[in-house]
Amino acid sequence: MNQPGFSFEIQHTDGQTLARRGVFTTPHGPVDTPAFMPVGTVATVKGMTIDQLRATGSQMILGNTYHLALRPGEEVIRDLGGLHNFMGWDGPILTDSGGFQLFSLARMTQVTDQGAVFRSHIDGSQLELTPERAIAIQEALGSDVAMVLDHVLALPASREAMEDAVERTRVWAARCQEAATRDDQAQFAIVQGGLDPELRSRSAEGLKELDFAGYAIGGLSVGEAPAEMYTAIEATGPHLPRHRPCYLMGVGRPIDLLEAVARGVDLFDCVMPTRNGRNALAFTAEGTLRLRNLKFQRDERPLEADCPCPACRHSRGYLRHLFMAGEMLGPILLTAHNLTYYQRLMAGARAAIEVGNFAEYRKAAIAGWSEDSP
Ligand code: PRF
Ligand code: ZN
Repeated sequence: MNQPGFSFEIQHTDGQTLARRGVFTTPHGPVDTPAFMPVGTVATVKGMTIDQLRATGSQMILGNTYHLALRPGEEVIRDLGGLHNFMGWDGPILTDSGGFQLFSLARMTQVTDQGAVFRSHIDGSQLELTPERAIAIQEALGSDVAMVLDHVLALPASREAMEDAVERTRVWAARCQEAATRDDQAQFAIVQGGLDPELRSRSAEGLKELDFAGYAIGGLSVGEAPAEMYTAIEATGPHLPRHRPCYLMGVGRPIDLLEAVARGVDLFDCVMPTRNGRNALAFTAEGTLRLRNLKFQRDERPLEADCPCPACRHSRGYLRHLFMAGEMLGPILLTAHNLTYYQRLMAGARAAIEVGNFAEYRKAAIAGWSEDSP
């Protein structure tokens, strides 16, 4: 599917790995890939003003259908000019469909071929999410990229349950495509299939036939070992169209991003930099720092000497003090730092791919992470 206002151009490929450097263009502007999307679940990246968010180097952000449909309701957002206008972010936005939130947050009472019936995590009311409804909500929000509704299973699941979920995810993806009425919104399909390479390839091949603007790898980072996740990515990639962006959902640690980029992934989202930042965990080129640790009390150094973020104008000792005193500036500064760290990691990956030495970049970055890992 080629829609006006959308394109994906691959500018460089890496000689030794499957990494590629590209530009994904949307009606709200371009995204340099590989890219990391901060999570703005309820129309805010927690603690960040729009100017602060932009200053981290973020180009595209993620919002959540499930949360926004419950509160304030997609019609309120539509009446206030759509999600971009509502939250004041004029760059690209991708919205997740709710498939994963049903699995992780809501008490899912029942999944049928029709859709999912569930109880709200806010007030317990019973609601139904169908593929058609997931798209209607995302069209009301007006995101640039809408994710199809998928069926995510908790692992381990029986082979039969996995096969059903893969087939249901394919049928639901086709229904989402049928339900689309806006040509300024692209849809990405989501590959499921757990850790089974045969189911992963079946899921990817079935979705590829439908010709989506992009493809996501879902159902990973749900408790499996990192090596199992990398193997599942390797099993999926060869069955996806290489000229479309590939998005690994809900991943992950810095090392996971680099390992996935090496396997051909272009887009990521994860709560890790923001959620950990609110909880006093800083990401740095030397590893993670637990800022509440007494060893930082008189530490005069910034988190990273070469980081341009507002946290790095202060000492580690000051940042620790903010957390110990329960001051709101602590979470704000550390969120800004962690997002800046993730964006610089991706910018470095893009630069390395451009000159054909991504493999060395990955190796050097991993070797640098000597301290605690998250
Ligand atoms: N499906 C959807 N959203 C997601 C996932 C998924 O499988 C994941 C898996 N890590 C994160 N977010 N729709
Ligand atoms: Zn910083």
